[in-house]
Formats: sequence, C-alpha cells, structure tokens
Amino acid sequence: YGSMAGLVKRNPAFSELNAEDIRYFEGILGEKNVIQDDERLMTANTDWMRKYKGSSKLMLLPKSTEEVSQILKYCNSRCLAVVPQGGNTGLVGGSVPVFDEVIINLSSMNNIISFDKVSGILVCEAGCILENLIAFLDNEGFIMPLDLGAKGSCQIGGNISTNAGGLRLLRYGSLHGTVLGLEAVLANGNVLDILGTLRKDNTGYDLKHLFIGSEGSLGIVTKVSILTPPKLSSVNVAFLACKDYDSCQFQRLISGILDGSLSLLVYVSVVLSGILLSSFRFRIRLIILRLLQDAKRKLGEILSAFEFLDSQAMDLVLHHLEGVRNPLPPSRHNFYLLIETTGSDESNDKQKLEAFLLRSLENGLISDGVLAQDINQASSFWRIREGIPEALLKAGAVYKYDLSIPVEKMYNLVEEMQDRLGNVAKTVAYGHLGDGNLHLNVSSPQYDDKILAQIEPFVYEWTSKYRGSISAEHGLGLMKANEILYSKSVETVQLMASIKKLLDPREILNPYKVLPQSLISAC
Ligand code: FAD
Ligand code: 2HG
Ligand code: ZN
Repeated sequence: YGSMAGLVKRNPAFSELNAEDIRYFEGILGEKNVIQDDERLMTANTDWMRKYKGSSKLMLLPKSTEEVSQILKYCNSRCLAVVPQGGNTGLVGGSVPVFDEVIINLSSMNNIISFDKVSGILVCEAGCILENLIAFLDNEGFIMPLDLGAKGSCQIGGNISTNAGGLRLLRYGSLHGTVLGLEAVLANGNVLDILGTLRKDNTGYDLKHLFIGSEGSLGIVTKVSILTPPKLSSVNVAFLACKDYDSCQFQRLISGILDGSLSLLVYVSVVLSGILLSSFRFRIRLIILRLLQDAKRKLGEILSAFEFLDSQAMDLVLHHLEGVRNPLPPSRHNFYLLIETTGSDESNDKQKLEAFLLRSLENGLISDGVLAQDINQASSFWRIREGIPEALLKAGAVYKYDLSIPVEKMYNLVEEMQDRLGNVAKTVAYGHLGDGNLHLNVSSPQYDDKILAQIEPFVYEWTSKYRGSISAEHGLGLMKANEILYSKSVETVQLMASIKKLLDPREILNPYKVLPQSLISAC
C-alpha cells in the first residue's frame, strides 16, 4: 500500500483474542454490538485513503461510557491491544489497526447532552458526527468552531483526538481553546471526568489538553464540552487568481511609479534583480505574502478563511470531480485563493471585501477574482477547495505531507519537490495559508518505493531545517510515529513517553502510533 506499515513488527507481548474474550464482550455489549463479520471488519480495518490496512478480527460498538470502561478494563487485564476509532477519516494511518488490535468504534455514542443558548456551550458524546452538530447548532443560531471537508463522516471525538484544525482555525482558533472539558476513559477503565463547562478554571493542571491531539494513545474520549460561536448573518466568499508574476508585478510597479511611491531607480533595480533571480516562483511568493498581510489588516476581525490551491490542485479537481467548474474565465493561473469573511453587518462587510479586492486588483496582486453572489455559488467555491483530497484519491496513489512552515518559505519546498520528482509524479500544493499550513501531496498512478525515496526523508529534513512541524493538523499516527524527532527534542519525546507509561502502563492504547516504537515496551 505504500504505507510503510510492513516495517512495523507486531508486539508479541500482546495477547491474541480467544472465544472467551468474545463471550465476555457479548455479555456486556450484546451480540449485535460485537462485530465479527468480514465485510464490516474490512471497512473498519481500512483507512480513508485505502493505504493502511489492519487485520483486526473484532470491532466493538459501545453505547455508553460505562461500556467503554468495562471494555478497557478487560482489555488491559488481558493485555489486548485496542484502536479507538471515530469516523475513520484520519490521514496518517492512526484510526485503523496495524495488526489484530481490537477496534473500539464510538459511532453509537452520538447523543447531544445539552446546549446552553446563553453561553453557546455544547455538551455531547464523542461519536457525534461533525456535520450533525453543525446542523443542530444552525437551528439554534450557532456554529461549530471547526469545519473540515470530512465533516460528513468525522466525529467530534476524532476531531478532538487529532486536534483537527480545518478551514476556519484562522478565525476561531484551535480546539485547545474551544474545548472546555471532556470525559475520557483511561486504559485501566477508570473514568476521568473533566467535563467542565467553565470558561475559566485555574485549579491545577489542565489535563484535558493531554487528550486533545493525543490520537487515542492516552485514553478514549467519550464526552465533550465545547464553546460554539454565534452564527453571524453576513458571509462572503471570494475566489481569486494570481495569473503570473510578470503581469502582476508590471502593473504594480507602473502604478507605484505613477502614484510616486516608487522611484524609477527602484523600478530599474527591481526589474534587474528580477532578471538576475529570474525566479518567477519567487515573485509569486511575494504576491501571496502581500495578499495575506493585506487581508489580515484590511479585513481584520471579519476574515474567517484564507485558503490556497495551486494550479495542479485545481486541474485535479476539475478533472476528477463531477459538476465542479472553475468560476474564473479560462486562463492559466498559477495560484488560487479562497477568502471568506464572516460578520454581522451585511453592507459594511461586503464593502470592506470589495474594497480589498479592488485594491488587490489595482496593485496587481490578483489577476482575476469573483465574489459569490449567493450561498450556492459560495458552496461551489468551497467545493473546489474541500474536494481536493477526494480528487487526489481518485487520481491514484498519494503521499500526503501536512506541514507547518513559515509562510514566506512555504512554496520553496513545493518547487524543490517539483524539481526532485520531475515528471515521475505530480506535486500538488494547497492548504490553510492563513495558518501557515501547507498540504503537500505527491500524486502518482501507483505507489512506488522509488518515489517515496525521493520524498522522504527530504521533506522532513527540509521542514525541520526551518523549524517547521511535520504534522500541522493531521497528527502522527502510524505514518510519522518514527519521525517525531524532526519536530520535537529528545527530552520532549521522552517526557511524552513517560506520560504515556503513566496513563497506559501496558501500552494497549493505539500501539505503534504517535511515539517511536523504540520507546514501546508493552505488557
Ligand atoms: P478517526 O479517523 O477515526 O481517528 C483519528 C485518530 O483519533 C485515531 O488515532 C483514533 O485512534 C483517534 N480517535 C478517534 N476517536 C477517538 C476517541 N473518541 N477517543 C480517543 N481517540 C479517538 N483534518 C484536519 O485537521 N483539517 C482538515 O481540514 C481536514 N480535512 C479533511 C478532509 C478530508 C476529505 C478527509 C478525509 C480528512 C480530513 N482531515 C482533516 C483529517 C481527519 O478528518 C481529521 O483528522 C478528523 O479529525 C478525524 O476524525 P475521525 O472521527 O474520522 O477520527
Ligand atoms: C484539507 O485541508 C485536509 O483539505 C486534507 O486537511 C489535506 O489531503 C490533504 O493533504
Ligand atoms: Zn487541512
């Protein structure tokens, strides 16, 4: 599968399932929640990309915290390894077994427990599907503080366990800020109730943060309390393009000279250095950076998304997704941006965005753009951006890298990767530009170790060199468990391993994931 799962060895300390185990689980969950049929197991054993595949013989569907607690207590005593699973949309091989781990899927725990309209605090079970929460809140006049392309399947428990970022982190911040409390079941079955609903609580260590982003390696999240923002009435979405540097830069310089902000000397030296550097790509970067800075300043508090995709990503979406069209007239654009504003003053917000777009056009920062005229057009713009992972999946094999990189360096990596791979594979770049999060994908018809060797460790070394993160928002899972040292110090990783050991001494929770195998000494 191109997943490198073959390099991991099953830890022989873990027990193998027997008939008595099955009887025990049937006793506590009822037969229909103890899944052994091949078809359902095949789905649960295979990840969204169909790249990682385990061979679990058992999936359990608990309906309550008490049942999760009984399952874990038993598995811990028997030294049976487990994989917590939500919507199975994770992109790093964390949500499926590597070998025969028991799958504990939270989908039957999908109740909304309470919603407070004054504070906007939602309390629900971990198996609630994100899109269902979004629909519930919409009725109440609120929104979820996170949104992602996988919303139709991913669960809030999975979102919290991966610390998912998504499309509006720029505006509403990370789950470390919006999650107020949670309930988690520890490996030994103990229930940790830190399901607070307070905005402020400084009584000792804030342990909920350990479970946000720990990918099921420290406990199973069963309930969540989350702060949700009110739904604002005015949402505007613009889809923009930067065609190429020369036309943009030329216009910018000419208008600069005309309005006197640039001297002829500067013009000449910029043109000369342009020729000397002769890097069209370098020039594009300047434009994107300027746009991001301007958007932050000029749109300020109403800016709610700043996403980008390059022309390879656009081509893929247009080619593989039915009914998707480029909203801009046909022309070769190198970069596209999706900018969204959300505010409460219809005319003021629109005016602000229009003024920003006009200025950017005049300055030559964008070469074309369109402002959505209604909600359907806005969704069609979002469909382009959100559809890229699906289009990549349809295109064949995909190597995914989810990186935090200083924005000014971001596209250098993409270009270097393009140069390394030549015509062997396509380099596709997109992501949450406003958050400094690049999704660098390499697409080829089939998985091929020679391609992988061109990408890794180069991509990790490059990211590490600029003190970036090798996982901005997807987590480490199985894919990057052994690469953690590219982004964290040895001391930090050792402390993480000690915390793991403290909370899960037999290391039954999601083994082979998150931390390097060399630190694992189970049972
Ligand atoms: P799963 O995939 O089932 O599990 C993910 C990890 O969490 C696993 O390690 C699993 O063991 C653990 N886990 C799941 N539930 C629990 C629980 N209740 N308790 C403890 N551990 C648990 N991610 C982003 O950050 N931003 C994006 O914009 C984004 N867009 C995506 C778009 C598409 C089309 C797809 C397919 C994925 C996208 N993702 C994105 C990745 C993925 O959707 C997120 O990581 C999501 O949060 C995973 O949720 P899930 O319920 O599917 O979890
Ligand atoms: C997104 O932002 C997701 O669309 C998926 O995080 C990223 O496919 C990817 O690499
Ligand atoms: Zn993303």
